[in-house]
Amino acid sequence: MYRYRLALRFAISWGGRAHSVREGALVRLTDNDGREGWGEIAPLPGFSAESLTSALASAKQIGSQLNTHEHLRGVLRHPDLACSVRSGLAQAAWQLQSSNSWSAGTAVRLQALLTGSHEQILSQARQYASEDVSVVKVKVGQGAVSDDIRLVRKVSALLPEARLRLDANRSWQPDQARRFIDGVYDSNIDYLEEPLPPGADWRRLMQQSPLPIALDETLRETGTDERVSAARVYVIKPALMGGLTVAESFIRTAVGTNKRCIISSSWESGIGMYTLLKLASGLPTEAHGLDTYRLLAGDVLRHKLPLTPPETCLPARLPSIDDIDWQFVTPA
Ligand code: OSB
Ligand code: MG
Repeated sequence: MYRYRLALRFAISWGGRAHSVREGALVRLTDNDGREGWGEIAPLPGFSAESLTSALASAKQIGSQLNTHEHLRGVLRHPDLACSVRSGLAQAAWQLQSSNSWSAGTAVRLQALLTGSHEQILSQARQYASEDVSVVKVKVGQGAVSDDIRLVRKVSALLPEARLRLDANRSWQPDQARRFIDGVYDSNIDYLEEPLPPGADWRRLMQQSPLPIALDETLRETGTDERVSAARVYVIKPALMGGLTVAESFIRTAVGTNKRCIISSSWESGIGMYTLLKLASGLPTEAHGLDTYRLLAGDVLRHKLPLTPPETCLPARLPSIDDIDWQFVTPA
């Protein structure tokens, strides 16, 4: 087990608080044939139920008893395991067994995240207009609805060929969401993500919205089946869902019922990005939301992955201990 600590390029808000560093843990599994597999265990403050301290303690306890693949498979099925721990251990187990089946070079389309003040967002939009970036994501819902409408219309005018994804992170009441949709629906919008808080009356909005509604947080809650089946787009965050296999089965069901699936990061380091890249490479028609990685100032990998929108490809091989940058990683 290892711990990492990475600075963000600038302070960024998520889960209701500003953050300037990302902390997490890495797990390395080895076997008798000298193979290794890496996983990331990094609860996201504001989104995860567990803390890094408790996740690390639980992973260490499991690690101290681990011996066979069968044993690990049993551990991963345990219902009380925290999502981040399940996710990290499953990732390491997958890598341990997959060095020969990694599809190096497969293309992955990437969305660009526009962040900061409205001025900064517009300046990034101007820059992307000259770089062929065709899918961008903008956070809305933090200020007045009229300001959001103005911002989105300006971004849309700067990027007329792009598709805009708008994430409100559950900030609006239904009447605010309706006003927003009325103000932007005739622009080049790909979808509107999580407009409403948990208790709100979602039916009319989701059934009548001219914009497709995407769900993210709601997918990870219980008792939301009806709302989840009414949504047309799913934003999949494997680390918060419980990892690769949970995400894979979710995607299979979704794609089988004609839903779109977008793979999305939750501030993983380079190690965690391998799971996201693998899942994203299986959904080649979509641009995926992995842009949080670019906003980390450093990385646990000595050579930062080239995840620059509009497109990247799977790295030549899975990571090994020689790839780790010990400047930011310490044994735990
Ligand atoms: O609300 O989608 C979110 C990152 C961490 C936690 C929550 C969210 C996000 C993102 C992912 O916005 C970034 C992206 O999709 O590019
Ligand atoms: Mg979201």
